Amino acid sequence: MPEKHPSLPELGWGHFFQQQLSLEEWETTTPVRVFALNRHLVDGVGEHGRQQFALPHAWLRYAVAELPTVGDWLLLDDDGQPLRLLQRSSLFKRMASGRDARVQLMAANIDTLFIVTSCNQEFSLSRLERYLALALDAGVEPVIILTKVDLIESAEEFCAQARALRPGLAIESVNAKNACVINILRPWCTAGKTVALVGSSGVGKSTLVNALSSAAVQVVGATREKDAKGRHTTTARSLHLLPGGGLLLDSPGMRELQLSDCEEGVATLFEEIETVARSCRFNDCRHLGEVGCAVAVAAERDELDPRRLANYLKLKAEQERADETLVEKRRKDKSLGKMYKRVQGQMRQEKE
Ligand SMILES: Nc1nc2c(ncn2[C@@H]2O[C@H](COP(=O)(O)OP(=O)(O)OP(=O)(O)O)[C@@H](O)[C@H]2O)c(=O)[nH]1
Ligand SMILES: [Mg+2]
Ligand SMILES: [Zn+2]
Repeated sequence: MPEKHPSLPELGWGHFFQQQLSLEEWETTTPVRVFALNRHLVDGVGEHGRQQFALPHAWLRYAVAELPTVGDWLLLDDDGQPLRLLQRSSLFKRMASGRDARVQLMAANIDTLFIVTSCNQEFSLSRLERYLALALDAGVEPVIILTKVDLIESAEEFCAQARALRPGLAIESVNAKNACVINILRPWCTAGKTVALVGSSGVGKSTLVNALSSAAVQVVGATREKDAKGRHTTTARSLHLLPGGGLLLDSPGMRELQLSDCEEGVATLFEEIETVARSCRFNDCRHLGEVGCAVAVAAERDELDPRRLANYLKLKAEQERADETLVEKRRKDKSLGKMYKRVQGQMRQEKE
């Protein structure tokens, strides 16, 4: 029996993408969704099923944000060659780890972000706040998924702490190994909707993908006994079509999510601090001991949660550093470009 291919709407296609195509493009091109990416090799899925293709050479000179990432939609020509990348409905990016100041794309066209954390030493409110800022900045609904509830007596304490992070925040506690987990997560995993899983290594992201797929599509790895840390089992991002509808994006566990430009996300998440900050004497107040700092006064009066304030200041400082390093990098790239041109010019002169 021939394999039944998913329809475009089942793959997440909708009006937002459709309206970006001209009539001619609609007749002559094929949209495919990026399911996985290995350097410049793309694993895409469209109405005709799975297909692999390489990115055109010329694209390799594009800026990072213009290159496809997992979840993106590409238009292919008759020969299965990519013509262009469609505008995204949402985009997650971060600063790449390492000393090189580089923005890295994590996922595109995501409807819901499952922030996965487990009911053990891995649980950290400040870490959750990083992911929440990422989701809010991208305009994507965050859901906190607390895993490994089967290993403790009650998850209530963890839930209560997470609940205090943001009013109305959706929180679910699950045993990721239990197939029934689909009943709990179904509201977000519906036909055509894409959910991305993020969180530290070992929290159970791939276990969830397997439970929701009713199959061992992803490899899972044991965590260390002493500190519940995972072993970075998943090494690449990949999209999975669920049998009951919906798409799940699995990703490698992160040591720490370094935010890139996420100012709005941070401002939305820490609204209570931003509100106080509006009364600081100087509007560029950094709340680090300046005169007339309303945040310092509120902290002094115990009106702000000290942990939240510390994390807010840390994330703000991180953003500033990211901005500076990116500006610096652009400046360096520019002067490097100029130098290459000068050297090439000299070489041409010498030849002539
Ligand atoms: N008891 C129990 N074990 C779980 C649960 N979720 C995950 N595990 C176990 O935790 C370990 C790590 O699970 P993975 O799914 O590989 O974790 P991951 O988040 O994908 O980790 P990386 O791929 O390294 O980022 C495995 O041994 C799972 O069986 C849960 O809810 N309950
Ligand atoms: Mg994994
Ligand atoms: Zn201030």
